[in-house]
Amino acid sequence: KIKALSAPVGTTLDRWIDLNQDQFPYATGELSRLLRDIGLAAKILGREINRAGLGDITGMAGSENVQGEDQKMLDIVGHIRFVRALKMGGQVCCIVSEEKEELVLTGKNDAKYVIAMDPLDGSSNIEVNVPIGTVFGIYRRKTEIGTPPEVAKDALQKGVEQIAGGYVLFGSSTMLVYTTGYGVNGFTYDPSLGEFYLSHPKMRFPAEGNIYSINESHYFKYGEAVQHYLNHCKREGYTARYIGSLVADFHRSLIKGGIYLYPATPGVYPDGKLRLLYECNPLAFIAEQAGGLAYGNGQRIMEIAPVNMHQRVPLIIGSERMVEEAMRFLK
Ligand code: P6P
Repeated sequence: KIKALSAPVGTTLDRWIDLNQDQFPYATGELSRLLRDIGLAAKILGREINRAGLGDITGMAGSENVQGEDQKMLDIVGHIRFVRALKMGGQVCCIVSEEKEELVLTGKNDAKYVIAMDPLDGSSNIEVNVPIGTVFGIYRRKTEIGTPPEVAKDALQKGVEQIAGGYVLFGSSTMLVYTTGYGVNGFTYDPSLGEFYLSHPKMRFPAEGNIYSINESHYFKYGEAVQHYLNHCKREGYTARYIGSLVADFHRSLIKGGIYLYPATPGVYPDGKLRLLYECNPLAFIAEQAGGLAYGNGQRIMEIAPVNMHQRVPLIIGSERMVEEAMRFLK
């Protein structure tokens, strides 16, 4: 495997993609263009998110904004922005989106790639100004180039088939973090220049780090194994942090070291809450590339064979030490 070229901090995303162009054996520039399309959509969506509090987009769908347009929830805006950028970019034949029950066909049947995405996860956090995020996984299509894509073959692929996985975190700063299988790199957006700059090269989970992140309000609903693990965390004196926004909770785990769990929660989310294709698989790819682990239902998340596009799975993800320790309780 070609090692990711190291580039100086401050390299722009565009330059970085060019530098690492030859990593993509399968692509003749298409994946590079697709990554650029994602960067563009992130910039556009970030601008709308940062203005959301100004009343032109927040609020429930159905009301009118100052332009007299139908007001939309930001997650629908996120879906529209990403689908538009991806259709314009022409690199994907179809899109699995959290916002659409059906597979979104782009009409570009000669495109090589499939993208599974949650355009704006945690959008309920917008009104309380908590960070939110976009999550995406990119796959090669399995059906013939030139034919219409098919859900079973193109959308329902295991996480191990991903050729890229990433997220955009709209937080105190906007960051794009992604992997193409050669390590994880983080780019921070400078809105005054409209550029993403390499700020976090070769991201790895710190070996030490003891932050556990779970919604403990469900404690009495969890199975005994989860309860025993949580009691262990308290006895060990671990730190508890839970933002309630997946990308923010994951990003903190990656930077500070830690574990995020959304287990099967009987009576609430019996199969877990998070979606396999466009939340768990992309983050699992990043976690493993950063020296961490990601499990669900006792197996490696990326080995789970999807049965439907929006299926939920339990998620235990984070640093190797903490996930292995948790799996001793939760196997
Ligand atoms: P709970 C947000 O709605 C979300 O999908 C993730 O971003 C977040 O991690 C999770 O749900 C929070 O769920 O049940 O703890 O509110």
